[in-house]
Amino acid sequence: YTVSVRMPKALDRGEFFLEYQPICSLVDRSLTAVEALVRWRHPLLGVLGPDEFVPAAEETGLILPLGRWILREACAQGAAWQRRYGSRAPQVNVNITARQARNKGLVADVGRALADSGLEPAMLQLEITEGTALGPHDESLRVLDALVDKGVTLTVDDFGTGWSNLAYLRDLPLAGLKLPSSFITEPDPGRSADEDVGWRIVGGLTTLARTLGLTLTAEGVETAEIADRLREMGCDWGQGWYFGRPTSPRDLEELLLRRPPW
Ligand code: G
Ligand code: G
Ligand code: MN
Ligand code: NA
Repeated sequence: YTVSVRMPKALDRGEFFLEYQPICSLVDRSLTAVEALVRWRHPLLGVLGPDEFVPAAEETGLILPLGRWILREACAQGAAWQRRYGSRAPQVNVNITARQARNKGLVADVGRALADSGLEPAMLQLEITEGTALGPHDESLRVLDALVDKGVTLTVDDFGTGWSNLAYLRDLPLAGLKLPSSFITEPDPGRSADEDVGWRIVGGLTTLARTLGLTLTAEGVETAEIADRLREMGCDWGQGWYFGRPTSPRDLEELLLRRPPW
């Protein structure tokens, strides 16, 4: 009885839920955004992470209704934070798969999620994974353009891990880039950033982002040392265990009232 067979029923039964991981300014460590991350409370298997069911949902097409639910849920939560915390409320990042990005209905889905929740469009940021969604698909370029016309922002997730045809940096109206945690390693106290190839790549990407006027977010910020090194290099925002694990909306609200590290 496979995971994918049960999935449509799971959506009807409300078995999916979202957690939110903090994204913080590396300069003043304030909470600037949260990434919505979907989970499935499976009645037999316990809580499943997205790696265990998003690929199947993408394959079967269930990602379209599931993605619609994720958008509505994340926008409703973001709007509630906006009403409660005003300018301190974080921007909400939602992951979009390749199949969603090729689907013209996404534009209407996003419009409806924004209108029904009352979330300001600029507070919604869509994360598009490089190499999947950003292939040579005219269709997705048109969809993503139409979304930016609505006022939402776009960021490239896992930047540098696809088969980087960097033409999309020119063709898409992007707001930001996210570096995957695989690029980020604990700084070696005996070696400067200049002596470490991994960190030199991060430095180069920092320059690229700045040149293009894009906000750069590093994932995998596990320690204060990593956060400090990234800030010195000019990276804007960080996400990772140092700032906080993916967590429930209620626990995230406690973070909204305080300053990291928590
Ligand atoms: O939460 P976790 O770190 O296990 O997430 C793993 C990956 O699953 C993320 O990098 C992200 O790309 C993907 N993912 C998480 N939540 C969602 C979601 O709501 N929609 C889509 N399409 N992908 C998600
Ligand atoms: O969208 P994306 O696939 O990038 O989602 C972020 C993923 O990275 C999630 O699966 C999350 O659990 C994971 N992650 C978040 N913070 C850290 C961290 O500090 N270190 C590592 N290794 N992984 C992290
Ligand atoms: Mn992401
Ligand atoms: Na990522």
